[in-house]
Amino acid sequence: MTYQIKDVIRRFRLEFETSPYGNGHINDTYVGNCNPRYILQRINNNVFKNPPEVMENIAKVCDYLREKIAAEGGNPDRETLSLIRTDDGKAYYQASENDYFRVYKFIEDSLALDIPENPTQFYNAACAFGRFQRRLSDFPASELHETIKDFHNTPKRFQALEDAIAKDVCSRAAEASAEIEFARARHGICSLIVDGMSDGSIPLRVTHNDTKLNNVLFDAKTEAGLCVIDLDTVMPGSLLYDFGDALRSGGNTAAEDETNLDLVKFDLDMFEAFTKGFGEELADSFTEREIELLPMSAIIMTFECGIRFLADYLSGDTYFKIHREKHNLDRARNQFKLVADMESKMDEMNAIVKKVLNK
Ligand code: ADP
Ligand code: GN1
Ligand code: MG
Repeated sequence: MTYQIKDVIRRFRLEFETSPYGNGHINDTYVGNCNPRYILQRINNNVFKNPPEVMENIAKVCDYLREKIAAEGGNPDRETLSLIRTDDGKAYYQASENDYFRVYKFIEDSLALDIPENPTQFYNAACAFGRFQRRLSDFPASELHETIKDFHNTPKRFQALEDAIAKDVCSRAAEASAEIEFARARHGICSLIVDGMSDGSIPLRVTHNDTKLNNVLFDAKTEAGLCVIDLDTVMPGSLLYDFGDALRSGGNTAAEDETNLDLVKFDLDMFEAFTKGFGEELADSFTEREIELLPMSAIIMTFECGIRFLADYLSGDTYFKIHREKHNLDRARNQFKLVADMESKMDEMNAIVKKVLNK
């Protein structure tokens, strides 16, 4: 490291001690121990190849949201992220070739959850993610950089898994043969969303693309969904990415890396709660094909995340942060168990969509 953290912080005209913070898999997140508090993040530039473009997107989206929130009578300081600029007016500071930092105001009196404690909380998260997408519905999508190419292109994710199996750089494929077989048996579902986007039945929208539960902050007192965070992947995409990925995370009765797979089940009450909240914000704009694929999107996004974890395990854990040996394999097994349980509950999911959306 060719720089001192305190010098980085000074470039934002601040001074504080830091402690590691949060449960994100991608960036290095620290809280500034001061009053008011701040979040300092080192952007993962192995994942995000062009941090200045990521920050251009985030700055534009935050400015846009601030105006929308104010116009709706909300509080922009709590309902969207506030970037602190550097002493030369930038949204980030580059400390060395591979070290890019940013600072946000810490959103106080808020909660981040890894698993919802009850359907009401998850309904509140759905309203927040739905509202986020609604507020960005007239954002000029062409102004956004694609921060990770083909991020939710499931067929390409499948091909990346096949490539990792073929290379098998760590000789781990034999150990994961059951998971590889599980993935290959589901190759057919990969193209459902991208096909709909190509034929126009699924519109391109500005989407968040990483709607896991701990990417929304709740108001600590009311538990209302307060602020959608982790804006690195805001890009043009499908509404089904955000819907499906949220169910992948909040619909799981266990943590994403739980190794006792008997505890991993898909919770239909959570599915109903999320469909209701997301629908209240966005149903007016749902297309027929989007509605039809809501249940399937939960399966596709869970499957996609599972194959990403598996490919990362086979490639030597170069993408997701891991905290123990075989962590990515455990995560993949967990996601595949959830896929299997979702598959057995398709009829119930379809009935819930009909009931909740009246369609
Ligand atoms: P990653 O991309 O690694 O997931 P996130 O941007 O999601 O990083 O941040 C990690 C965690 O830090 C979040 O889940 C949340 O708990 C916390 N966090 C991030 N930004 C803020 C903020 N402005 N105020 C309060 N907590 C935050
Ligand atoms: C990562 O950044 P974080 O931890 O909120 C990942 C998501 C995965 C998720 C799985 C940029 O999300 O795509 O679904 O882990 N983010 C990126 O937990 O790859
Ligand atoms: Mg996150």
